[in-house]
Amino acid sequence: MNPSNSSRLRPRAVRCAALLFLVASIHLVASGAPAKRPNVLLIFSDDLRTELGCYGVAGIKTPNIDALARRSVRFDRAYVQFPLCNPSRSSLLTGRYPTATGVLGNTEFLGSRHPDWDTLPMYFKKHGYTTLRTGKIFHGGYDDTDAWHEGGEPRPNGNADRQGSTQVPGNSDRIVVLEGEGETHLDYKSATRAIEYLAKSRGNDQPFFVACGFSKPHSPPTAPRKFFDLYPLDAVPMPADFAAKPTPPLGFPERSVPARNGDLFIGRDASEKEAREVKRAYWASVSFVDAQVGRVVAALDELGLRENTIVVFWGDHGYHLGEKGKWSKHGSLWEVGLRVPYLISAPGVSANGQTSPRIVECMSMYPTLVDLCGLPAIPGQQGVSITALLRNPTAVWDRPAISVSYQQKILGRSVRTERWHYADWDGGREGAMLIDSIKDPGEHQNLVKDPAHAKVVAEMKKHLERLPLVAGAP
Ligand SMILES: [Ca+2]
Repeated sequence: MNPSNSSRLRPRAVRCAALLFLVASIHLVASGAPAKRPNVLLIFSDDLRTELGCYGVAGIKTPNIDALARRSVRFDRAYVQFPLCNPSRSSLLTGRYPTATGVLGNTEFLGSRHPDWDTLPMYFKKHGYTTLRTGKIFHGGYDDTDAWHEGGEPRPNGNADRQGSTQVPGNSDRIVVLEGEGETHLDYKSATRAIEYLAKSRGNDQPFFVACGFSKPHSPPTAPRKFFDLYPLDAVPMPADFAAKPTPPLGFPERSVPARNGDLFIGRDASEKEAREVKRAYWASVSFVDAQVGRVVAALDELGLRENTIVVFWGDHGYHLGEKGKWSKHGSLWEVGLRVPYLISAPGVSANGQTSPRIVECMSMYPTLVDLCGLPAIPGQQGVSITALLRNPTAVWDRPAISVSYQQKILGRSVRTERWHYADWDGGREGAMLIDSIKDPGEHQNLVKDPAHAKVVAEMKKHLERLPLVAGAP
């Protein structure tokens, strides 16, 4: 284009820009959209099942998370897409099923497989948010370093290759007792850093995206002494189907309960006495996390940020505490392996204090935040926004939750609707199970071979057709 053409076009371009601005301004006024997008505060907890007062567990002390739930919509039946840290978080942070991410274990960084995908914090960074991280958001040692203005973990190979750094997890069933308030522990420090992030973000022109990930109650169970003292040993309940070692219930596939525990009682039987001590330590550890959540949320209030900040609280997968003799999560497609706490408080949108009984997938978090913040939707995600359920927690919602597991190169698949829970391994060649979630919430009776339920089984398998094939598989 020569200069004269350019100068002839410029006034028209200016007119177009002015018109677009006018249209956008009218739209903003008409929709009542705020001038500044809402802030986002994510709080994650590692290996936290729905062992919380707000989820109806009697005896456990979680006053701060319970208070947060009263100011949020509490999703009562929220399911992760994989019962293990890295695959679950990779799914959540991309809004895609684990078979689409291809991340099915703890030893692969998402960014290495999909350097072209924007992870949740990266997308918010690209759209003008100041992104600040503290603690475990991606899997321990892995991080999308480029996605954070501050708090990204350094990587041995630099940032350009998006390889992630590595760290050997130190799992153990020893119990760790801290002194004082636990000030020396990483989780206490993570909360302190989150509070610092909030304080320095107040008054900024840019909205913030603060992600605070606590590493507890992941093994080893860890808490200050004062939280152990909350729980007399005989007050800690044990499940009805407690067993000394992993034990599939009668009539269920062997694969439904992997033979070896991955976190606690690794390679050894659990006595009931020791099991009770470990569960008490888990409860103490949950109360420790609760105290840190309380510190961060109190800072949000004290800084006057609550009214323009979306708060999300989430556990990265479920956890067995002796149910079916299992003391871990990996490989569990059971209710206790997949169901997690999921709270969302969106000022001006969410029906705070209400509970949604609807079935939701946790990979909904990314598209929901995008939706709530008015950012452009992302093509290719399987996760869908649940904003409609934030507005009306009992709205009609017929989308089932799908999850997968992967052990010994066998893919397990789970789907649940409001009534039914179906799972199979290797497409059914390694067994399958069907449970009536209403009549049998503890999951003790396998109906999959009952001819009277053949039609239900067929319907559940039909839902699983929505699951993408494993990325990279032939
Ligand atoms: Ca975890």
